[in-house]
Amino acid sequence: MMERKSITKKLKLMVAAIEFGAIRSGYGCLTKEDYEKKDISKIKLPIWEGKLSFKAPTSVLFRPNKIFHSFGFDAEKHYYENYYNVDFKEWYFFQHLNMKSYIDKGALTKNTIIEDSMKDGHRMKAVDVFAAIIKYFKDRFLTNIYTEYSFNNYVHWVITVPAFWDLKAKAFMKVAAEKAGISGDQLTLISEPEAALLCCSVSVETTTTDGGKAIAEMQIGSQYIILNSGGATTDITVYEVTGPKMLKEIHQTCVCHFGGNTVTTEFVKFLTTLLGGPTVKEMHDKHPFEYFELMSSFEHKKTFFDVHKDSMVTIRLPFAWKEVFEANTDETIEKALLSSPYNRTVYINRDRLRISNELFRKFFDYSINNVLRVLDELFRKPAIINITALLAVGTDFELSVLINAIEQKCPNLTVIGPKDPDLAVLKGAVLYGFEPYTFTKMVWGNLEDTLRGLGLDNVIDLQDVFNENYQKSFWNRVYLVGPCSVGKSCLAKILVGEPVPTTRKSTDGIWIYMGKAGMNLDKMEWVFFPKGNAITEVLTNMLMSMSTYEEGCNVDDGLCDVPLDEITQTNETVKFEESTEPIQISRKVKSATVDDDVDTDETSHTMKDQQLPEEGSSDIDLADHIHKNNSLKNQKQKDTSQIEKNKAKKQNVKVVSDNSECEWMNEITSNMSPDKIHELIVKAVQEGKYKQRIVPIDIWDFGGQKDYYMTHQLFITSRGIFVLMFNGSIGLHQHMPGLNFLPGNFGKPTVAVYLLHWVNSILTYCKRTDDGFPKIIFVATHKDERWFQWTQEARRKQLENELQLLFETHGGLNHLEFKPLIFVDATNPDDAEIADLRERIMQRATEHPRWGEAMPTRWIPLELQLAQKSAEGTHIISYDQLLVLNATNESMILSERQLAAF
Ligand SMILES: Nc1nc2c(ncn2[C@@H]2O[C@H](COP(=O)(O)OP(=O)(O)OP(=O)(O)O)[C@@H](O)[C@H]2O)c(=O)[nH]1
Ligand SMILES: [Mg+2]
Repeated sequence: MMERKSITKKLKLMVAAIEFGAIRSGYGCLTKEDYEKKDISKIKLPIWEGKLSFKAPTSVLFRPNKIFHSFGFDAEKHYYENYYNVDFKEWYFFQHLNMKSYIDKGALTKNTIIEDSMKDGHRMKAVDVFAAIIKYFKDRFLTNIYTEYSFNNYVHWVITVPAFWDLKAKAFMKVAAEKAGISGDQLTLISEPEAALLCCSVSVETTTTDGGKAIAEMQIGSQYIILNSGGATTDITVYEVTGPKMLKEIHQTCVCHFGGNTVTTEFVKFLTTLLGGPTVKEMHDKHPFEYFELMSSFEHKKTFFDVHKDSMVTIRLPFAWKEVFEANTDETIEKALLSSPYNRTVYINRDRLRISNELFRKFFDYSINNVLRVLDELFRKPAIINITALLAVGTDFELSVLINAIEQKCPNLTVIGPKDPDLAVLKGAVLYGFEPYTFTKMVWGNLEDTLRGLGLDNVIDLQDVFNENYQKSFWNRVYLVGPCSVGKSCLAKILVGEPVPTTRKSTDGIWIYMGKAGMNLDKMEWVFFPKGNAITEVLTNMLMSMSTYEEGCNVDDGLCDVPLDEITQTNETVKFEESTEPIQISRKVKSATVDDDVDTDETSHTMKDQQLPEEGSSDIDLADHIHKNNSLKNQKQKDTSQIEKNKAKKQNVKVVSDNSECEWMNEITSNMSPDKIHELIVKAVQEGKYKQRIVPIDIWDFGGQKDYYMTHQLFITSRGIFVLMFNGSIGLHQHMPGLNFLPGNFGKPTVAVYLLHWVNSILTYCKRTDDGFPKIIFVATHKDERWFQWTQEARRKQLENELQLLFETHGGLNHLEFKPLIFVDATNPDDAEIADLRERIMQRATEHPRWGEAMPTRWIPLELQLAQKSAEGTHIISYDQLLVLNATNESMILSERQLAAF
């Protein structure tokens, strides 16, 4: 959905704009008369007293009782100069206002409280802090500059906001302005890159770095990358000129945390290496004035640093630094310098710290390298690949260093730098007050913001992730396995919060319960979804996974900067509308359509059961096994690409499946196209589902009868937790005539034989890890049997000992959990040990090595198809049908190995 956002304003006699930066802010104004002369050099920008600067630090000081005291240089000066003689305990001092973290949390509202910069953090409402600053600008403007316009009505105000500000944050700014006496109809907000582009589009001053053409005449169809290097962040946005005074954002802003403050951070690191951590800390904590003096001197040099000069950079080093250093080390700085790594690049003479240009340039490396990396990533995107012009503006450090690096890295890119890059945003904002410009951009309701919360830039990225990327998988699968009639189905019902069946019905194949239970990660609680919607669950899991996918990555990377715990602070609860029936997978259906080599294979395969595979054996064997068992013999296709191979497989499956089955498959898969799935995902994003902290748990209830054992092997994967159940009221070695002989086992069937068989099967078909995964949790049932002769505790001990004897020499002992043994009445939902089991399952799930693992998003279609089936009611799926389902996914087809792992 594309929506046009047109902003037209009534012309005013005067426009005043405020550029509200995290680190530095300023304001400027232009009369209508001057605007009509098309002379933007007439924009008036006040010079901040004695500083030769058009901007002031975004620092504000409040007296006790939150009464405004001063702003900018005045605020910093008053605070630091009086630090030793005024008690600031009751004051509020905000030095710089970086609100990014609040916006990421979706927490910037009129009630947001922020902490000031003092050591013990005083708290104020953010809106009051912002309102005080806006009011200060407004009063200063009205009294000092244009008293004749003091009739506020003639002035239209424009305030800039960072590109990453969401709608909530913009509403917040409007409230702050209103509090400062600027009413809604007098105010327009503009995002920084839009303002910068506007400035450059009309500014005759704008020239390229090679002294060439201006972009004042922007051709329709031309596209520009706008790089706005600020104090806290560097934002990169891409626009296309779509008509006269019409711009379209074609790539949403990448917000990178590599602004000018990272250069300062590098300088502090340098000081720490040079003078030692204790000295720097002591200066910061006990001598803030001298600390601030040094930093201010550095900031000044940073702003005017010229990469091409060969000389040294001189910074004033207040004497207190030397004194503290000498007190801490019993050495003079000058002497210590001789043995430091900076021996030849740094000189200290009295209160002069001199740093070689080359070393000073290195302070910019971190910021520049990261910006180059982000640009590099951007240029890989199809929409950007052909763009040849980059417009660089900046509000913090001298852009020449960055521009120089970009030009070297991208020689084909024309880098355009306006004359005063520091003022482009502010001037553009002033012009915007007059210009009836139209910005066209993608508007997806809140989708835009939520996508950013997922670390994505736009919907195209979402599609990219969906097609090629990986998601962090938190899917939690519990396999209930064991001999027949031990209570697996009863326990499954209890685990998903359904009534226990009163009549016995042996499970035919495998029953999968999806979207019925989950775990609340915050409370580590097992939750039921009485009206489950498995489709929603699949999507939720995917979105949640995406929102946490980069959790561990560098937080400085603006493309992936939203940790899970920051974006998921919500009380939203899961809403489900449809009821979900379990899916049933049955081998019986298959037997009608598949050739007869199953038994042969089954026997040969289960012969393996008596010995454990080599450590590290994986699901690959299973894939081969599936291949054989399902007659997918398309040898000719072997050398073709994977997709062709799978297409061939699809045809093969069609041959072995009967027509009605194919029709049925078509029916259920026809509306699960990538587009449809994409649409569902977009819907789920819009509904904020990814914010849920509930991980779905699906329960796979395996039929215990021998006929299904072949099927089971196909569905066992290391992706789950195994609950191995047996009837605890029966002796482990007692002959059980009711149990079938197991293939490959020639002794009489006993519980012990079955337990061994399951342990071996699981460990054969799952990839094993050193820390004992897959875990197999033993659960004994029937603790309530009336004829029970033992006390429960004695019986538990006895079973534990027997299990110990049975498995003590087994190679997979570290996978088995039977001490303490969970002993339950599988028909009693209130059994406390079933609650223990739930807890154990949740615990193991989070410890599982595959918890949070990167899974290809290619899984999603298949999971959705299963989920869709589940939502439609009970169906029976054979393995062939699963293959057909998968084969219909065309572009997202899974390889056999992937399918096996699924
Ligand atoms: N008294 C008692 N009866 C149980 C217990 N667990 C299961 N049952 C009964 O045993 C019978 C079989 O239970 P199911 O849950 O169907 O067993 P299952 O393991 O799913 O069996 P298959 O599907 O054939 O593999 C049912 O009649 C249950 O009521 C238990 O702990 N105590
Ligand atoms: Mg059952």
